Amino acid sequence: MSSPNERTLVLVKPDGVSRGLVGEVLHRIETKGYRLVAMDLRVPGRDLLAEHYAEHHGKPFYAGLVDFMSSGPVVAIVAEGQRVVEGFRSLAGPTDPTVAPPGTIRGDLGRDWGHGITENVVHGSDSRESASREIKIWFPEL
Ligand code: D4T
Repeated sequence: MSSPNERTLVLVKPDGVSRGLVGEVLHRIETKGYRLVAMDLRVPGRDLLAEHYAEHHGKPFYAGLVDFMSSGPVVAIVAEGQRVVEGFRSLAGPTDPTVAPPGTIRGDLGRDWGHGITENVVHGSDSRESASREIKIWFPEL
């Protein structure tokens, strides 16, 4: 179901921030027509990341994922608009940047850097329920 104030959580991950891609990601969100509701640059702590990635606890890539995500600043963004959860997932493209199609954020801006972890520039909530849970974690004041 869509609603006028549907929101999603976008993260520009440490690879995206260190490579100077924050403006490009914001540009794609804004030119698609979504509204920016909140934005914050911070180095996320391991506790926050454990909550954010609760569904991945115990998976083989979990420790590397948390190491990577806490390795430098990320930009957390809340974007709003009809069907924005689905819309941003479409802008981002599939998880693996090597095979993400050109035209998507991950396809255009990401690649495998040989670090043994998936550095794919952005995160986007995968459902309205995840978005609501994740926005409370990153922006409890909203
Ligand atoms: P996020 O959550 O970052 O938007 O990514 P996706 O929704 O596209 O992918 P995901 O939840 O399955 O994975 C979360 C995060 O873990 C990294 N990852 C994932 C990894 O390093 N190795 C893996 O094998 C998988 C599946 C990449 C994204």
